[in-house]
Order: sequence, then structure tokens, then C-alpha cells
Amino acid sequence: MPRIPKSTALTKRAPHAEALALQFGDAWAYAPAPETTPVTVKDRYDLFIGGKFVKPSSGKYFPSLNPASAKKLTEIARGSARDVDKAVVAARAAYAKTWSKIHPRERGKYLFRIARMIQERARELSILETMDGGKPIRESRDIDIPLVAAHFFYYAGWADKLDYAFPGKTPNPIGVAGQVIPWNFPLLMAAWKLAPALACGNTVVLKPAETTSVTAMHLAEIIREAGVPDGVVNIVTGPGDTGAALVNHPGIDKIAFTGSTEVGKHIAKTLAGTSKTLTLELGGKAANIIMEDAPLDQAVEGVINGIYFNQGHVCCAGSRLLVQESVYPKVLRKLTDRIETLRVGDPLDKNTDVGAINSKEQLGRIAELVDSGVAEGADLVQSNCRLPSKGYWFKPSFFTGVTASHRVAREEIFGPVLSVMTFRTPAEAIDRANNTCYGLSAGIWTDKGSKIFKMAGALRAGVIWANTFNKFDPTSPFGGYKESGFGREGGVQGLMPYLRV
Ligand code: TAP
Repeated sequence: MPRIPKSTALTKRAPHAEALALQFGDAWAYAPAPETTPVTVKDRYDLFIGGKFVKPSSGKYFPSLNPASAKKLTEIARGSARDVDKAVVAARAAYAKTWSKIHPRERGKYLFRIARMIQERARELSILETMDGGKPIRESRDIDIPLVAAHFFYYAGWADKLDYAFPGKTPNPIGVAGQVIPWNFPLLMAAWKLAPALACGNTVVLKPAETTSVTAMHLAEIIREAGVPDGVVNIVTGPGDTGAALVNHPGIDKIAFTGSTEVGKHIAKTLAGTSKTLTLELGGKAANIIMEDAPLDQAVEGVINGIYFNQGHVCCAGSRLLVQESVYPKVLRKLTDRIETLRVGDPLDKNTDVGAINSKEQLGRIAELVDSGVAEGADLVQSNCRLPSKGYWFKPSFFTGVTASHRVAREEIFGPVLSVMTFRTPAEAIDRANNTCYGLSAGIWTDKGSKIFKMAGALRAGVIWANTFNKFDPTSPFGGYKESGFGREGGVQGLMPYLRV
């Protein structure tokens, strides 16, 4: 069983939260509204190599669980180094024979077709994403899958316009790209990787995360039905070893990795001295900064969106909250009240705000870090929501009394846990926000445009949101500073890693 933090016993509930509960009672209890559209989950999913679904050479499969019930959802093929080799050979052949030869406009047509088919199957893909990964259906239906289609549409448009993207230069594809993605936005990360690579004329071998491979295999079906030439996209599922086999394969020209900083560093060391190019999208410890002149209700809602929706399973989650001292009591009160009203439960219910934690291992990591926060002297506040008896869950939580040296202020929690700190001046806010080894994103909440510009220029983060948080668009580049990685995905900058210009 996952470890439940000892600290749960220390949970505090603010007196006004009690009053709210008394006043509204069951007003917060919505009737269940589960998604009922039937979807087909296969008993097992094979590898997708050379345009065909093929069995893994080892004959082995591993279970993929629904984290909301901890029950087996399906079985996924365990790809080995041999399978990776077959996929790379298929991708190389497709690169040489078809994909690098056809007119760029034709490549664009395939991508447009994929985008439209994703839209047609959006409901099915959303439900599968939620069942396999535990994220609320509201998130997968309204954010992930529309963005997946939008990425394919956007890069489809670039396929025959690369000369305009880099005027006066001659952009050429790199060759075969190996792409390794994490479990928090399974299909969206696949789209971020596949769409620009294919638009630029590369062929691909993709390795999805072990716990969330289902939607990638449904995307493989779409790619096949769209008539994409065999071998242009290959998907090899499996654990970290499979990813390592892909990274190490001599037939790969470029590696694009999204995942933890630890694995990213390991990959960077492995590729040092080789001719393979590399882009890394790694962890984060974003600060959301609330200035005293900010619209506080909107700011608190933005903070809630930034850390609790999607269970904090977001690399750019606003897991640190910096509040100007003069408004700290007000913000704290609003935050305490708001986490009481978050609905945690069935991810397939459209009223759910916070779904299931992706895996038992991840729940254990969150619990361990929360325990460390309590042991180091921070104060834990948790929602009093009831958690389902089966599956993997964590209550929306935040720490006050956090210092910069606490692990909860430094390490990526990747769960619905916020660390709240205060500051007095904008300069102090910037120092605190930048006091991290990461630099993926940040948020500023203020009424003054001049403060936004001044602070944004001083924050060392790849993405900075002002008076909003966690907003994505295929036209905007995304990526990190420092240990959050290098290279950009999205926008015209997202073409660069897949081209020799
Ligand atoms: P990782 O453990 O790093 O896993 C990421 C991917 O790499 C998975 O497919 C994993 O396979 C594979 N992998 C593991 N060891 C490998 C190795 N030695 N060589 C090659 N591939 C290997 O991260 P995670 O726990 O899945 O994801 C959470 C992390 O991703 C967080 O730190 C988060 O911040 C980061 N993330 C960053 C971004 C951006 S855009 N910066 C976006 C999403 C997530 P298995 O799944 O089978 O272990």
C-alpha cells in the first residue's frame, strides 16, 4: 500500500472553513455526472512498427492500471532493444524512401488529416486518457485533446512553409528522431513531439510512459487510418529500459526527451560526444507571485488551477506561492476556503476537480515529501474531503511556515501540494522565485502592467504568465532555463530542434 503521510493527523482546518461547511452543508455535493460514452479498451496493445501492430519480440506484456480503481485496465507490450532496433530500421527506411522525398505539402496534408481525425475521435480519446492516467475528464476533454488536435493543425501549416520560417536559409530534416515522453500529458506530449518532427520531414520512434501508453496506441491507429506511409511513425512501449535502448541506438539522429531532471541528466551524459542532437524538457518548481494590488479572487483561482487541477501532475505547476505580506492573511483565508470546495474523486465525473494520482509509486513520492515538510517544521493544511477507498488519491494540501531550505520549497512534488511563502518587496519576490535549480515557468498577479514587465524581465523562467496560469497554445514556445532543460517546443521555435538550418 502507498504510504499515507504521518502528517495527515496534523491536518488543520481554518475556523471559517468549518463555518462554510455548516452554512452550506451538502450544497457542495453535486449529483454524480459520470461520462457514459462507451469506449473500447483492448485486452492488450501491441507495438506499432513499420505501419503494423506487432507482438513484442520477448512475447511479454505488462499490466496498465486505472489509477482511480487500482484495477487492471489492459496489457501493454514490453518492447525490448530488439524491437527498438526494428523500429529504428523501419523509420530509417521510411525516411529514405518516402518521407524525405515527398513534397512538403503532402506531409502537411497527412498532418491535417491526423488533426481532423483526432477531433472526430476526441470524446473517445479523452475518456481513454482519463481512464488510463487518472486525470479529470474535464481536463482531458477540454484541454488535452483539443490541444493535441491544435498542435497537429498548427504544424501541418508549417510543413510547406519552412523556407519562410528561416528566410535566406535552407532547412533540412535531421533524419530519425527518438522521442521519450512522460505520463502527465500522455497524448499531448506525443503531439508536441510528433507534429513538428513530421512537419519538418523526419521520421520517428516514440516511447510513451509505462503507465500511460493507451492513447498513444489509439493515435497509432489514427496515423495508420490517415494513410501515413509505413514506418514514418513507430511506437515502442515499455519501461525505462526501452527508452534507454532508444537513446543509445546508433541509428538515431536526434533525441527529444520530456521527463524528470534526473533521467534528463543521465541522457545528456550518455549522448555527450555523439553526433545525436538533444532537447530536454524537464522538471520545474514554479512560483506564482501575488502582489498586494492583485485581484485576489482571480489570483487564488489561478493558483488553484495551477496546482490542484490535474493533481499537480504538471511540470510547470505553480507549486510555490509567494504572497506579499500585506495581503497574506486574506489570501490564506481564500485559499483555505477554496481547497475545501474542490471535488476530489471519480475522474470520469465531469464535476471532478482533482482526479487520481497516476500511480502507487507517485503517491508514495508525494507522501514522502509531505512527511518531510512536516518533519522540517512547516504547517500542513489539507482539505477535509473524503477520498475514495480504492485507487490512488491525495488530498489538496498546502504548507505555510515554509522556508527556502525546506525540501517542499526546493523539490518537485508533482502532486496537489503547494508551499506558501511571503515577501515584502518585488525585488524579494524575484529573488525568492529565482531561488531554485529549475526555471520552467512562473506567474505574476498584479493590477499594474509595468510591474508585470519589470518582474517578467527578471524572472529566470522559460514561460511567464501574467494574471493567468497554465495556458497553452501551439503557437507559443515552451521550455526551460537551468535544470528545466533546453530547446523549445511549440511555435516556430519548436521547428528548430528538428531541422538542420
Ligand atoms: P521520468 O521517470 O524521467 O520518465 C520520463 C520518460 O522517460 C518515461 O517514458 C520513462 O519510462 C522514460 N525513462 C525512464 N528512464 C529512462 C532512461 N534511463 N532512458 C530513457 N528513458 C527513460 O519522468 P516521469 O516520472 O515519467 O515524469 C515526470 C517528470 O517529467 C517530472 O519531473 C516533470 O516535471 C517532467 N515533465 C516535464 C515536462 C516539460 S515540458 N518540461 C512535461 C511533462 C513532464 P517509464 O515511464 O517506463 O519509466
